[in-house]
Amino acid sequence: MAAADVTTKTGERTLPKVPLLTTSSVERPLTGWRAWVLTTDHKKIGLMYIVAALIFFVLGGVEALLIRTQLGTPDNTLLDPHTYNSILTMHGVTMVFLFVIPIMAGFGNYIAPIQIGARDMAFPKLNALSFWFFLAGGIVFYASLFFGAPEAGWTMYAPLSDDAFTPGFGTDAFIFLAHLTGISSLVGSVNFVVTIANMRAPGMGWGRMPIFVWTILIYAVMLIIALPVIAVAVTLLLTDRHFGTHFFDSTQGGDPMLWQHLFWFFGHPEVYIMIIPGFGIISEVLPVFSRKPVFGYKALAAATASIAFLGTLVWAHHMFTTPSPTAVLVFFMIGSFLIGVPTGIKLFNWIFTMYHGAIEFKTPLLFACGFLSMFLIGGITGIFLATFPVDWQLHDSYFVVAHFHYVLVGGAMFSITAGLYYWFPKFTGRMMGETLGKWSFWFMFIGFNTTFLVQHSLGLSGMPRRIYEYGDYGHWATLNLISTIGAYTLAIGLLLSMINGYRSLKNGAKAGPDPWRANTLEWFIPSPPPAHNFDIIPTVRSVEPMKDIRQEVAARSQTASEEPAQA
Ligand code: HEM
Ligand SMILES: [Cu+2]
Repeated sequence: MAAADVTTKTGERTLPKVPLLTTSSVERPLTGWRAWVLTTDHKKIGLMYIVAALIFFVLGGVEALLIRTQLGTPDNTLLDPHTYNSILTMHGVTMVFLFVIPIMAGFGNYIAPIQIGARDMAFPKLNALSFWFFLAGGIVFYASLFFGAPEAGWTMYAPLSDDAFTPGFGTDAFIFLAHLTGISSLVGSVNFVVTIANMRAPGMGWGRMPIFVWTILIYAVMLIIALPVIAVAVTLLLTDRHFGTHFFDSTQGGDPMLWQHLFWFFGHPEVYIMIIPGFGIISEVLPVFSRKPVFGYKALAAATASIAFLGTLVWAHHMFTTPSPTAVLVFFMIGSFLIGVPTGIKLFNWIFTMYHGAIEFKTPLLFACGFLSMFLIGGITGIFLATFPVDWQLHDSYFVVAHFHYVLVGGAMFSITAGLYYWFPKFTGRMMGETLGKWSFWFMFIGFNTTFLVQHSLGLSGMPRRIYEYGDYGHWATLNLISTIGAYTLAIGLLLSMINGYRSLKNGAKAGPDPWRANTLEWFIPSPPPAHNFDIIPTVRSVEPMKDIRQEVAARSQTASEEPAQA
C-alpha cells in the first residue's frame, strides 16, 4: 500500500495526518554514484550545488589569475586581445552565474529546511531538477571554449553582442547559460518560498525565523522578479543574432539602450541576490561567536527586505553615461543613496551584536569580520559611484572594478568562506583545522586588499577596464604589478582553505551535533544529519530555539539531580 493513503476503520480512504513525510524525504537507500545522481534529498542537492559552484569558482579564479598576469607588466603579450576578452567574459559570467548564485542556493538547500524544522524542501524532485539545469547551463557555457568563447564582456552589451560583431557560438552559449541557470534558479526559488512559507516547525512564526532563512526567502523572491527580464532580453538577443529581428540594432529602428535597461533591471537586483544570503550567513555567525543574541532582529529582517525592494528601483545607475534626462539621473542617484540607509542599519546591528560580547576569534568569525570591513569599503565607494557627476569621471575605469570586487569578493566571497567554515562540521561531522584556517584568512585578507585597493587609484588616474594591455604611463606599471602579486597571494590563501577542507574531511576532529554551541535548529540534529533530519520536530519558542533546548535540558538534569534517589 503506497505510503500516501491510509484506510480508516470505516473503510474511508484519507491522507495521513503526518504532513510532508513523502517517500522522497526518507530515501530508499541508494548507494555509490546513484545515491548522488538520483537523489532528491535537499542535503545532498545542497552539497552538489556547493561542490559544483566551487569547481566553477576555481575555473573563474584561474581566469582571474590569467587576467592579472597579462596586466602585471605594461605591453604584455601573454594573451592576445581576443583571448583576453574571452577570458574576461568567462571570468565575470562564471563568478556571477556559476559560483555565487548557485553556492548560495547550495547553502539555502542544505541549511534552510533544517533551520525551520522541515524534513525536506516542498518539491524534492523539482529541487533535483533545478540542480541539473544549473549544471547543464555551466557545461554548455564552458563548451564554448571549444567552439569560440564569448568576447562581449559579462554585460553582453548590444551591438557588440550582435552577430555582426561577435559571430560564432560564444554569445549563444551565454544565452543558453542564462536560460538554463535561469530556469534552475526560478524553479529553485519557488521551492524555497513554498517551503519557508508552509513547512516551519510548530511555534516558528515569521518573527522567529532565523535571519539566514529570511535572506534565502528574499533571495528567492528577488530571483523570481529579476530572472524573467533577463530571459526576455537574451531571447530578443537570440532572435537578433539568428532570426533577423532588430530589437537592439539602431540602424534598423531598434535601440541598444533597450538591452542596457533590460540587462540592468536584472543585473542590479542580481548583485543583491548575490550578497543578501551572505548577510544571512554573517547574521548567524556573529551572535554565536559573540555569545550574544543578534542585535535588532526585527530591524535586520526589515532592512534586508527594504534593500531588496529599493534594489529593484536603481538599475539605471549603471547607465549614468548614456543620454538620459537629468531628472532620470537624479531619480536613480537618490534611489541608490537611499539603499545606504538600510545597509547602514545592518552594519550597525552587526557591530552591536559583537559589542561587549564574549568574542571567540574562531575562523568563521575572522571571515565574518573580513566581510564587515571589506563590504563597508565596497558600500562607501558605491555611494561615490551613485553620484552621477562623479560616475561620469569614473565610469568603466578600474575604480569600478575595485568597487564591485570589494562587494563581491570582500563581501560575498568572504561571507561564503565564513559559511563554509561554520557549517562544514554539520555537512561532514568533522571540524576544519583552526591553524590552517587562520593562515588562509590572513593570506586572503592581505592578498585581496593588495589586489583591489590599488585599483581605486588606477581608476582615479584614468585606467579603463577591459583593456588587454597598457603602456608604461606613470605609476600604472607599479600599481598593476602590486595588484597582480596581491592576486597570487589571495590565490594562496584560497588554496590553504581547500587543503584544509580536504584534510579535515578525513582527519578533522569529530564535530558532534553542536560544536559551536549555536542557536538554531540545524545544531539540534546529528552531524551529518540522517536522511529524515528530525526524529522529533521540536516546538520553537524564540529566535534561538537551540539555546532554549540547551537551557531546558540543563534545568531538567538539574531537577533530576536534586530529586532524592527513589528507593
Ligand atoms: C578571486 C579573485 C578575483 C580576481 C583577482 C579578479 C580580478 C578581476 C579583474 C582584474 C577584472 C577586470 C578585468 C578588466 O576589466 O579587464 C575582473 C572583472 C570582473 N570580475 Fe573579477 N576577480 C576575482 C574574483 C571575482 C569574483 C568572486 C567575482 C564575482 C562574484 C568577480 C566578478 C567579476 C566581474 C563581473 C568582472 C567584469 C567582467 C567584465 O568586464 O565583463 N570577480 N576581475
Ligand atoms: Cu547597481
